[in-house]
Amino acid sequence: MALSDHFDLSLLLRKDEVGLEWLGREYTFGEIDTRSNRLARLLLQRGLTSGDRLCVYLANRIEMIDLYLACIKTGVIFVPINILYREREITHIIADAEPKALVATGGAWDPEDLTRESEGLDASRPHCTLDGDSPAAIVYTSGTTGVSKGAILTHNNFAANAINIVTCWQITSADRFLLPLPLFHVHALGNGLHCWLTAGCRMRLLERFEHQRAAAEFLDFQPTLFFGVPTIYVRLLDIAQETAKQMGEKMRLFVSGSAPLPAHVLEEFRSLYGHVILERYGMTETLMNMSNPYAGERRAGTVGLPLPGVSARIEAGEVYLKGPNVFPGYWRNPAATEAAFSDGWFKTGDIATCSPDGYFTLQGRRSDLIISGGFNIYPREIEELLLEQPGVGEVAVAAQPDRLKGEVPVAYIVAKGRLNIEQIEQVCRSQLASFKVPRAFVTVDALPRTALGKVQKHLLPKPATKRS
Ligand code: MLC
Ligand code: AMP
Repeated sequence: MALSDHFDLSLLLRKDEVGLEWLGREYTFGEIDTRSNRLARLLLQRGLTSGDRLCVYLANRIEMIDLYLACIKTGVIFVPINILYREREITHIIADAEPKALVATGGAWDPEDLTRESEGLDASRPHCTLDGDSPAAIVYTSGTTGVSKGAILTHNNFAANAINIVTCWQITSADRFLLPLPLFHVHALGNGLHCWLTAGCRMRLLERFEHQRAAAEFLDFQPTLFFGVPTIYVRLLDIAQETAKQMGEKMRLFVSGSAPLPAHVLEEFRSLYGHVILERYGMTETLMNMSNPYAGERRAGTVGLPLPGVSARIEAGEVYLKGPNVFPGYWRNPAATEAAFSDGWFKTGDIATCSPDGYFTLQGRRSDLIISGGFNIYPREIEELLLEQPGVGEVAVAAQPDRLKGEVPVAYIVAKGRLNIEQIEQVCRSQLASFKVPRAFVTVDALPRTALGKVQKHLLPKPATKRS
């Protein structure tokens, strides 16, 4: 079944119910359906056909939802780009995905212009037959080789994921769902948007999470369901006891994922809000894999148990996965796809242990991936940019623990001439997403290396700590 048939449970059967709140306006599921039908017709009119890619470089907004639905209604492959990415990062994705067009605010395909133009078009859904193995999206992950790879996610991947978590977390049309996460990543796209349209609940979409406005948003909307990353939960610990208690009153379920949730945050959150955060584990390539149980024990520091239909095993410390949620491969990259699988099992790169009663605990990564505020950073990408700068001889970028962001990147540089750190930092700011800009630049005489020449990042000196 294609996703649009699946979403008809809400788009058609609940067409008169309010489905979305965006910027203070309410939209029924019927309106969401017709907006995207019209936009689908516009995409076809502008020459896109099934299998073409459409890159979308937008922060959260209703047009992002319209565009996703228009894509799945026409077979066009949706390629979201992190809005924090800068030219260098965007150029790579566009060269790799070869889209027919790029939607960006103020660009040739501006989202508001598209909506305006589509308003005059036929509101009925265009005909399109797709099977479940058709790609619905290509989502770029930070690449271990310095450039990002496009993970192909099929209609079946998204459907399996949504049905699983709607069932496991008992999400129903009675829920009120507050979504602050960016739709350009799978946490909000694969879980948030798909669960919302599967369950047919009311969703208030925020442009982004702003900690100064969080309490007001909760008290006004009175959600029952909330998805966040650990940085958001750390921010929520700053809210006064009485307000936090009120915010927790109508809530049914707080979910955390995308980075480790420190056990003390779970504990402090429980005493402040009266809720035990449910932690789960997912990846761009696999959508959701594991979750703490909704009904059973939510064990701090663990990511719970494999979801129904997901097989997990630990091979030399690493989590291997199989299931209907696992992607078929990387876009136009058979070598990377082959390297990612072993006998049909996806090699996650995550190191874990499993308790006798089946709870998995993630303990680290095979690669030196840094996760900052729930955004992934591969040091290699920053190292390559730094090596292009005058005076930089050798470089290593490593994670430094951070109370709010979990981890932040720090650059260690061996000079081969005169170094202008201010200028280097400026280059990073202009060419990298802000979360990738090293928090500190430390000059060292030499990088600690193994006999084989591999940098031993754990032996790098700790920089003086700065506030986040
Ligand atoms: C942050 N910024 C955004 C943004 N999030 N801009 C637009 N849209 C967003 N969603 C910008 C800010 O404007 C600012 O820009 C800079 O980033 C730093 O923001 P901050 O104010 O310091 O951030 P903070 O209040 O600490 O909160 C950050 C955050 C954000 C937690 C809200 O990091 C976030 O939304 N993270 C979620 C990432 C996510 O969804 N990951 C899922 C990956 S999928 P400037 O220019 O002023 O610096 C995955 C698989 C899975 O991992 O599901 O498990
Ligand atoms: P991404 O490539 O953005 O999809 O990020 C996926 C990675 O995020 C996983 O491989 C994990 O390393 C990490 N991750 C996701 N959820 C959790 C979690 N609950 N705890 C720790 N790490 C997580």
